[in-house]
Amino acid sequence: MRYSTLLIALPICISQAHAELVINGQPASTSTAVTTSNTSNPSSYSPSNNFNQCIANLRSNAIAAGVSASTYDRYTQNLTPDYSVIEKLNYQPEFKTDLWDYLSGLVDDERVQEGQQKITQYRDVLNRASAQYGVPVETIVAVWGVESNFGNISGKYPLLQALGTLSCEGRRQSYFRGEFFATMRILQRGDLTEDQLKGSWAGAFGHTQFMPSTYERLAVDFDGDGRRDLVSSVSDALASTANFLKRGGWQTGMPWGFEVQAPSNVMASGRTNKIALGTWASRGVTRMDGSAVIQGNLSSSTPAALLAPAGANGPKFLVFKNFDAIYGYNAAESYALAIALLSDRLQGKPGIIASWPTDDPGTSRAERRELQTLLLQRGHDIGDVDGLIGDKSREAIRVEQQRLGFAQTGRAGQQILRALRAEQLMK
Ligand SMILES: [Ca+2]
Repeated sequence: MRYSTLLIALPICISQAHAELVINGQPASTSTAVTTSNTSNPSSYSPSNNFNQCIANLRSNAIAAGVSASTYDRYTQNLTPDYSVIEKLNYQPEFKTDLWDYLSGLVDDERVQEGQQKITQYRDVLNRASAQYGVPVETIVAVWGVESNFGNISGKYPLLQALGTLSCEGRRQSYFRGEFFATMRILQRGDLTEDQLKGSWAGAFGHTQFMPSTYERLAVDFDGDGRRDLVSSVSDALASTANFLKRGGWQTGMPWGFEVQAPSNVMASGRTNKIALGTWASRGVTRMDGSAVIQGNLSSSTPAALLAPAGANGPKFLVFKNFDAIYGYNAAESYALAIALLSDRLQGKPGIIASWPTDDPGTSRAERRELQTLLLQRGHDIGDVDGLIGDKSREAIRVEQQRLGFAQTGRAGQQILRALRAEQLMK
C-alpha cells in the first residue's frame, strides 16, 4: 500500500494530502491533493501520547531497523509533531466523487499536451529507460503526470515530522514507523538531504511519489551520479517508475487493456477474476470498432478481466496483467484507469468512447478554472481560480444551481458551466 499525491478536487480543502476517495459508493484508496486556503489553520487534534517520550521509546526499534544511533539522535533531537497529519489520516470525505469527474480532471487535454512535451523533452532518457525495463515511454510519463503532475506537485510536508507524528499517533502507527525508519536510512545513506525530503502528509515524495520503503526497494540511479534521487533527478525518477512497473509484473509488448463492447448479458468479472480471453470472445465481447479482441500478442488463453467501473450502462474494459502492474502503484482501480487512459492518449489513441451513465459529464481542469472565473464574476467568494473544486466553489455552485432550478449537487459539471457561460455571453 502506498500513498501518493493526485490532483483532484475534494470538498474539504486539504493540502498535498491523501484521502479516501469514494468512487460510486466504494471507497478507493486513491489519494488526492488539493491546494488550499486553509492550510495555515492550526490543528485542532488533541494528541493522546507524549511525542518526545514516544520518539525516545522508538530509538531502540530504529536501531534494530538499521538506523544508527547517531543518525536517529541527529534527526530527532529537534523534531516536533505536526498533528494536522492525523486529521488528514482520519479525514472522511462527505462528497462522493464520481469516476467520470475524477477521470475528467486527471486525463484532460492539458495533461496530454504537457505529457507530450515531456516525452519530447526527455526523449533520450525515456527511450533508454523503456529499453532497459520494457515499459512503454507513454506509460512511464502517464504515471509521472498522474502522480505529481510531472513533478509540479510533490508535497510540502517535511517527511520526518509527518512520519514521526504518524508513528506516535493515529491508527496506523506500526506502518508509519517502518516508513519513518526508512526515511532515516535514506538520509543515512546520503541519497537525499533532509531539506529534499518533503512530501505528502503520509510521506510519499518526489516525482514518483514513492513512500520511503518503496524508494529503498525500487529507486534506481539512472543518471550515473551515484545517488538515487527521485526529488531532483528526472532521469532517476523516470527509470525508477519503469522499474516499479517492471517489478510489478509488467509484460513487455502487451497492452494494459482496452475499451470493449459487451452484450448486456455479459457480467463484469472484477479485476482479480481473470479468465481466458477466448472465453470473453466467445461471449460476444469485441473491441469498440467491432473487431476481435484477440489480436497481436494476445491469444485465446491470455488472462483477462472485464471491468465495468460505472456499472452495466457505462464504459467497459478488458484488462490484462499490465493493468495489475499499474494498479500496484496505488491500489485503486480508478487510479490505474487514469494512468492507463492517459498513456493511451499520449500514444495518440482516443479516450473513452462509450458515454458515462450521466447527463451531466465532468469537466477538465481548464473548464473548472473557467467555471471558477464565472463564479467570481457572479460575486461568489471562492478564493483563487486554481481548477480545484473545494468547499467554497462547491457551495457557490449549489447557490447557482438553486437559482437556475437545477439539482443542487455542488458538482462542477458541464451543466452548470454551460449555463453560466451562456448567461455571461448574454451580458
Ligand atoms: Ca542519480
